[in-house]
Amino acid sequence: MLYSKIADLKKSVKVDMAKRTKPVEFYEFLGTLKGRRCFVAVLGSPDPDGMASAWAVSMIARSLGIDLPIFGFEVISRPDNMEFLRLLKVPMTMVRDPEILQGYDGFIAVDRQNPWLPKDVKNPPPLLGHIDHHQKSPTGAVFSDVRQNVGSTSTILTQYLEDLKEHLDTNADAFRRLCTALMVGIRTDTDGLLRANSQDFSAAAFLARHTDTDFMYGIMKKPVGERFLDSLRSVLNTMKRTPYLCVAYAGQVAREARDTLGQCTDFLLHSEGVRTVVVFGLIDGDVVGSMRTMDPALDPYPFLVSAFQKHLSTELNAGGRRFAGGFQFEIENLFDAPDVSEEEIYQKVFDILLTRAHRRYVMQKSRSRS
Ligand SMILES: [Mn+2]
Repeated sequence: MLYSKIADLKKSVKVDMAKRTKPVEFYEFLGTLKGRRCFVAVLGSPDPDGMASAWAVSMIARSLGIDLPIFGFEVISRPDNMEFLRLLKVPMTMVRDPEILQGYDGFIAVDRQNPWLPKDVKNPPPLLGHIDHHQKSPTGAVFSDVRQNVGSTSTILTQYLEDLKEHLDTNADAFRRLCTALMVGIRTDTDGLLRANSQDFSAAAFLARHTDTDFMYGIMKKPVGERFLDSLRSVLNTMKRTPYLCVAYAGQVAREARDTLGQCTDFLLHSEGVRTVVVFGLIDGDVVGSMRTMDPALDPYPFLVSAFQKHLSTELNAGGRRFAGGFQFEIENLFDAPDVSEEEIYQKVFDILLTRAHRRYVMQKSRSRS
């Protein structure tokens, strides 16, 4: 009896080992970058999960003697994310002139469903690696680890750190700051661990040994900024609540205040009776939106694509993971007429979203009846 139990245990350990070859595969992949000029890209508005993950990639590469700079492409506007960057001294360089990317042989993208460099980068280097927890899409990357069954990309990178720790200086101050960053990444992407699963908790347990709690507190409890309050004012004035969707317009939002859309979405999700929220605004001629849901049966990415795509003349730029999604398109792709008022724009977006959500609601009702 006991013997068979031990045999079973050994078997399960073996299976476990086989499952966890990804970090080793990643380490070997990084080794092939030696002698080439590459970088890690934080695409979209840099958030803790993206920045922490990129930093982890860069630090693992450093242990192989490979220099992988971290490049960010959009300005950070959330006060807590700025505090994150400043307190933890994240070694990220903001790319203001895309010319500096000339001469690079390739890049690794983290925490991003559409892992492509911004359009103004001429002759973009190829995508070599892709690590993410959004919906999987074909990218052609040499190394790819994209899993929707974890709450954050930081979870995946923490698994790598744990497996590769013998190669890293875990006593260094930078390692401690990195672990704190990853912990914030896991927490912000799992609604403060409320949506964390066992993999996220295991990762957090490893990080806890190396985390600086004072820093964590300073970042997570940072008060919201004036810009958030500006967007929120418009959101509260325009919001429409139906039993199936709450949608609101945040007004004309400055590019540097883009993150306030996500903050407003989070805020509304905590109001009574609301399960799914979309908040959008106008940023330099684009409609940009953020979606959150508490409904585990609602997959944000297909929802957004099926809502918008048929109304647009070009492909919708959207992405999604469990419980969250985002989208962006140019106003002129939605309207034939050149002169449309701000009100016409947001009313049409309201209509599109509410119609789609209503159709889903009706379908669900009829399914539960049958
Ligand atoms: Mn993420």
